[in-house]
Amino acid sequence: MKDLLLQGDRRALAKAITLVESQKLEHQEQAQKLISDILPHTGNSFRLGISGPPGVGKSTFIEGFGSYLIQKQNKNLAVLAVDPSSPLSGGSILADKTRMESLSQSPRAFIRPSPSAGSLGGVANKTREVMLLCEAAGFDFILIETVGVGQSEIEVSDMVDFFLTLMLPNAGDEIQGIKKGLLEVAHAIVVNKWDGDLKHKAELAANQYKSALSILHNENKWSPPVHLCSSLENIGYEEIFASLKKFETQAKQNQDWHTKRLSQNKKWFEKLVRKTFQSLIEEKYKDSWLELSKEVEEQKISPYEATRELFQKIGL
Ligand SMILES: Nc1nc2c(ncn2[C@@H]2O[C@H](COP(=O)(O)OP(=O)(O)OP(=O)(O)O)[C@@H](O)[C@H]2O)c(=O)[nH]1
Ligand SMILES: [Mg+2]
Repeated sequence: MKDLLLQGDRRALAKAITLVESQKLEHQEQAQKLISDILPHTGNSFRLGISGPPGVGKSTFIEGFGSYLIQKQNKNLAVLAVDPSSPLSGGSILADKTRMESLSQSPRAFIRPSPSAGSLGGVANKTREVMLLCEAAGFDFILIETVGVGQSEIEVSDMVDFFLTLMLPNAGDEIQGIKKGLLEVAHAIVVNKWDGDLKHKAELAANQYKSALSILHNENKWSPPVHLCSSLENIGYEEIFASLKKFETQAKQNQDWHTKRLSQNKKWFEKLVRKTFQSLIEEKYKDSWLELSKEVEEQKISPYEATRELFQKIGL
């Protein structure tokens, strides 16, 4: 499988992804070996996270900007999703495949439908591994879509080089509220729907974001630009791409690119240890785990006592 994968064989890639996402123990062992084998062949792509509130146009943007990358910049790309369930459409990237019509027909794009919507913490958490498989298969641009409504943007920003936040043409109170987290991790803001009746509003919003960002990011080396774009009319992609290139050049010059990836590796390891440890407890010490959880729930013992008891049982 490894050789075919490295040659860019689509079926081998799809199979490898299924293996990596499998919950079966024997598959997980094979998957881990595969990941270790392909690791030396990874790291050559531009990893781009794309987030934004529900309905902002993420899928439409990926279709348009993705096609631009293929046609005008001669790239090939993989599209992945974290937290595919969306409060608006209730759909997933699977349904998006119809929205990403030209991308899904392009031989130079690989769209990975997420296995099951709403399985945060479960299957969807293999995005990093899937990204590495896509890199090994030769894709030079990886686009990771996530709905910006929770922790998912933090998870994604921990695995990408550049985090792009799409915003609606009505900034206003959004800046004060829940979207602030999104602004803080963003390397660029793109106000989408810069067309028709919304054109003027989009420009006003862009100006508001510019002043908001100048407060948030005054000490950073990279000051996130604010762009305008219409994913319906395919306008604004050149400026966005220019920002990606500028960021890459700058980050590679001052070593930030490499340093960030190293620290992301470390975070990946730490997260893996925590996850493995937790599933070890939940599986191998299931009875004690359940019993103690219940006692804590019924306020028979404190969470501290329960933790101590559990660790004593494990022998730690
Ligand atoms: N006017 C205008 N409408 C757009 C633009 N981009 C997307 N839309 C519309 O906005 C709606 C939502 O677009 P999607 O691409 O599904 O948005 P999304 O962010 O992927 O939505 P979720 O996946 O549900 O979070 C659709 O009706 C699109 O046609 C744009 O640039 N201009
Ligand atoms: Mg979408």
